[in-house]
Amino acid sequence: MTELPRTFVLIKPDAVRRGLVGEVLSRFERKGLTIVALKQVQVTPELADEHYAEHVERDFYPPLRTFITSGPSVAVVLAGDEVVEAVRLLNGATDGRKAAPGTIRGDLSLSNRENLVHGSDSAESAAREIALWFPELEG
Ligand code: RTP
Ligand code: MG
Repeated sequence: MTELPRTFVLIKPDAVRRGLVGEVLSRFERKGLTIVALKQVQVTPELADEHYAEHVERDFYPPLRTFITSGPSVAVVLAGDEVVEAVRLLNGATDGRKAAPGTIRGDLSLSNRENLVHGSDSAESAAREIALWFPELEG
């Protein structure tokens, strides 16, 4: 039997500060996704730069780095059928002000930066990010 695909989720510092970790995890669990790994992480500037390698030269990156290192986050690996796409749909559009109601960002965020949750954008990104955040996980 082939293993279910996996994705990487980061529950960002705004969600931890607002007491929304359970709410966010609950939405993934109720969808039918499986938690493979989970840990609280204080993101360092170096880890932020590696995670957001595609954005480090962008104007919006310095404040994003300040935000993502501003307090503890919760790093999660989820598994399930079409999990990369499923998580992106549940998260909603990047900007919480424009994200559709029913999505995590659409229901709970009014910000383009403090948007509660990250989800890998492809299977390739998921593999890279899981290796970066969970080097202790095998394959
Ligand atoms: P994420 O990576 O956090 O899941 O979000 P995403 O795929 O929906 O958005 P992405 O384009 O990867 O951007 C990563 C994070 O950078 C911040 N951002 N700010 N123009 C801006 O000011 C801007 N664009 C992106 C957001 O916090 C976004 O989550
Ligand atoms: Mg992204």
